[in-house]
Amino acid sequence: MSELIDSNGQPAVQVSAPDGAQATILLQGAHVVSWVPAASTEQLYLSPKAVYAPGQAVRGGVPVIFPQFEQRGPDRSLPRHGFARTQTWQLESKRQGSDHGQATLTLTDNEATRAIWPHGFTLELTVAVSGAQLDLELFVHNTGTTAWPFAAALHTYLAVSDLEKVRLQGLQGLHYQDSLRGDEAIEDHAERRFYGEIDRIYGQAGNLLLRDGSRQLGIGSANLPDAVLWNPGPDKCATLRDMPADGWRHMLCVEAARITQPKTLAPGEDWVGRQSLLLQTP
Ligand code: TA6
Repeated sequence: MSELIDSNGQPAVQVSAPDGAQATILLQGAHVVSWVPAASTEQLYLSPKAVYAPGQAVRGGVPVIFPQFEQRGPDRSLPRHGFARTQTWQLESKRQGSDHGQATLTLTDNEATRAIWPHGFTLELTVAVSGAQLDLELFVHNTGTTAWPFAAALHTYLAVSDLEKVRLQGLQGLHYQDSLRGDEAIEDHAERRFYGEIDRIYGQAGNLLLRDGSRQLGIGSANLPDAVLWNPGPDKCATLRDMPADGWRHMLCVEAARITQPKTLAPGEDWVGRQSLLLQTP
C-alpha cells in the first residue's frame, strides 16, 4: 500500500522518470489521469467536474475500454464502453529505470465481471514515461476455457488550448464512420480542423500529429488500428454533468481503438495493443 498515493480521494500510482516525466494512474479503471513530460506541463485533459466514485467512469485522462466500445459489441448486453474502466485494478509492479518510470496494473475476472461476462481473462496496463514520451500498453490474455471476441480502446482525452486552434494531421485518405451523421466517407483534409461536436471512427490509422499553436504532439499506435476522434461540442457538453460548460474547448479525444474488427482470443492466447504520445519540440 505504501506505493499508493491519493488522487482526488482515490488510490492511485505515480510513476516518474529520473528526468522528471510523470504520470498518475488511478487503481479504478487503471485510469491515467495525468501525464507531464519532462520539463513540460500537463498534456491530458481531466474535467474539473469529473466524479470519483465506485462504478463511475472518470471524465478525462485515458479510460481503458474493454471488452466492448460504446454499445457496438461484440457483446451489446454489457455496459457502454465495457467494464474495465470502472473495475478496481491491482498494482502489479512499479519501478524507475535509468531513463524511465513505469508501472503495470492488472485486472482479472471476478464475481462482478463473470456475472455480466462469463469469461476468464487477465488485463494488464503498462504505463511508461520517459522524457517527452508516454507509452500505454494494454495486454489481454484469455485465461478461460472458451474463445471470446473483444473490442478495446485507449480513450485518450488530450488537453488543448482552444479546440478551434487545433489541427490534426495524418487522416487524409482514411475511411471513417461518422457517428453523428450516420454515414461513411473518406477524409479529404490534410489537416483536420475542429469547429465543435465530432464523433468519428477512422480505420487503418497510422501516425497522427496534433498541432496546437507551437505545441506538437505525435500520436502513434500498434495493434489498435482505429482512431476515434471525439469532442462533445458546446450543446452536448452542456448535457454532461461531469463537464464544465466550456470543457469542450479544452479537450480532444484521439483514441487508439480496435472496434470495427473485434479480436477473438482462443483459450491461452494473448494480445497487446499500444498508444504512444510524444511531445515534439518545434
Ligand atoms: O469515443 C467516443 C464516444 O464513444 C462518444 O460517442 C462519446 O459519447 C464518448 O465516447 C464518451 O462516452 P462516455 O460513455 O464516457 O460518456
